[in-house]
Amino acid sequence: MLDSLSLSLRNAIMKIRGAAIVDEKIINDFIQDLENALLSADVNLELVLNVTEQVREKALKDQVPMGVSRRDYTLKVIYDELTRLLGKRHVPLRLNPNEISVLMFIGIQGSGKTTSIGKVANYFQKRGYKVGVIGGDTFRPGALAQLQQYNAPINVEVYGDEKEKKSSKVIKNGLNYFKEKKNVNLVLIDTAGRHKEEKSLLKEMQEIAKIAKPTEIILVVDATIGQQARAQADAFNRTTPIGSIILTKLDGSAKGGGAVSAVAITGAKIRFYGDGEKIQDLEEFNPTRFVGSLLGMGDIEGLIQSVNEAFDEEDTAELRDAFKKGKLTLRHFKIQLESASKQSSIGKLVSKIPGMSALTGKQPILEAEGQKNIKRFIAICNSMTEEELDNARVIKGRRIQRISKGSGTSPQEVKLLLNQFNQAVKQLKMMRKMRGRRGAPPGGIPPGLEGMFG
Ligand SMILES: Nc1nc2c(ncn2[C@@H]2O[C@H](COP(=O)(O)OP(=O)(O)OP(=O)(O)O)[C@@H](O)[C@H]2O)c(=O)[nH]1
Ligand SMILES: [Mg+2]
Repeated sequence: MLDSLSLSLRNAIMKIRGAAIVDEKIINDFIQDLENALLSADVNLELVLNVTEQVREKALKDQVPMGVSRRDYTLKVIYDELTRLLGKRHVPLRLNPNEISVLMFIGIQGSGKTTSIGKVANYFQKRGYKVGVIGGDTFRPGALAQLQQYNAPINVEVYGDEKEKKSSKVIKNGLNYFKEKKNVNLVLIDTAGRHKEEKSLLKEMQEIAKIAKPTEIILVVDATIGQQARAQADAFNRTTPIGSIILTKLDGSAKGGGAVSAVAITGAKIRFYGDGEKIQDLEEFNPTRFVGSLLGMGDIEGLIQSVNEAFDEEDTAELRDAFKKGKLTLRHFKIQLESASKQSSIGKLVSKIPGMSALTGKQPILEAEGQKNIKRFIAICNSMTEEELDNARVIKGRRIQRISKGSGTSPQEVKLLLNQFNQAVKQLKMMRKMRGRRGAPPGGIPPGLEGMFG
């Protein structure tokens, strides 16, 4: 996958790994290599400059946490910035196996729709789905035969009608056919790729979508077009709220990096990528894993984790300090929420800090609901000004309105957060008083923040 980009990035990184000390010269050399590598992969110039600037800034100027080398920190920065370039989000396709899901594939001529359908059928069949395919391409002679041939080895049934020239009819009949054969819970629809540009393609897509009522529409984009993929992804992303993207031909394409970054910048979801002509050549797109394999750093995850933990340690120290002084601000509160969300177990962090379990509830809360609440609370904190984070008392009336708007939450939720925070402050005061009296940490304080986490 992206062989030439991968090779040049790996070579550049080797220099950092092999250097006796990581100084300004090494980093500048690396940045030069990085720029060349990304530009040769057809990544947009502006994006390249943005990435290299960030790497330069952070690698040279950031304060590195204790116990972490500048080298490891630099590698983490590179990794983070490339991940940001190639798409932050990993959005797996979640289908309800108890319903019939319909995925409709569209894309311009030769982009890889028909091939991708076979790959996706294979992918979901392996995960226990019963898949049916509809040959909705009535335009190109031989399209149905190609679809059948590709799906035959995996025993996925293909519905088609060579005599029917109206694709809408074939799709309608195909859906009925599979719906009556009750055991199918995933239907994939192939469409014609007679379009050479996105405008007419999107128009036809809307017409077919009316009939097929798809769960999701998947735009298939040929990655060999490099950064030109942006126009397609952008138009599609704007008009199709239920859309996602498959990038094909990432194997051996010199411009693949340009295509991935161009799609990522539009905010469109890349679900899968194709990296070969065979039916198995489909991968779920996960930016972190993608960058990891691009850089060929099998040990990168361990490295990132230890750098992150060093940061956590610093955060923890700050919290401990706040506790000692009895001065808890929303800023500390936010650090705590972030740690809880990062570690997916509040218990892990809580166990490090005396008295903190009283704030988060005694039980580590792992449920998805709790995590969602934490994310919302973090969003609320992120919409606060520096002043507000340092002094929660100023947050009233109009400010609550503004914060809830900015964070996409309700004023009630903002108030809930403030309530929980105030309770935590009260408890902290009480704890300090008791500790002062008895000289020992108190036990059995009612958990104040239990309600926060779901
Ligand atoms: N190397 C490589 N080739 C691919 C990949 N995906 C598709 N192809 C090839 O691209 C060509 C076009 O693929 P199709 O699946 O027929 O494309 P399509 O969008 O259905 O084409 P039309 O129906 O004509 O619009 C075929 O030769 C495929 O083998 C991929 O991930 N890697
Ligand atoms: Mg086709």
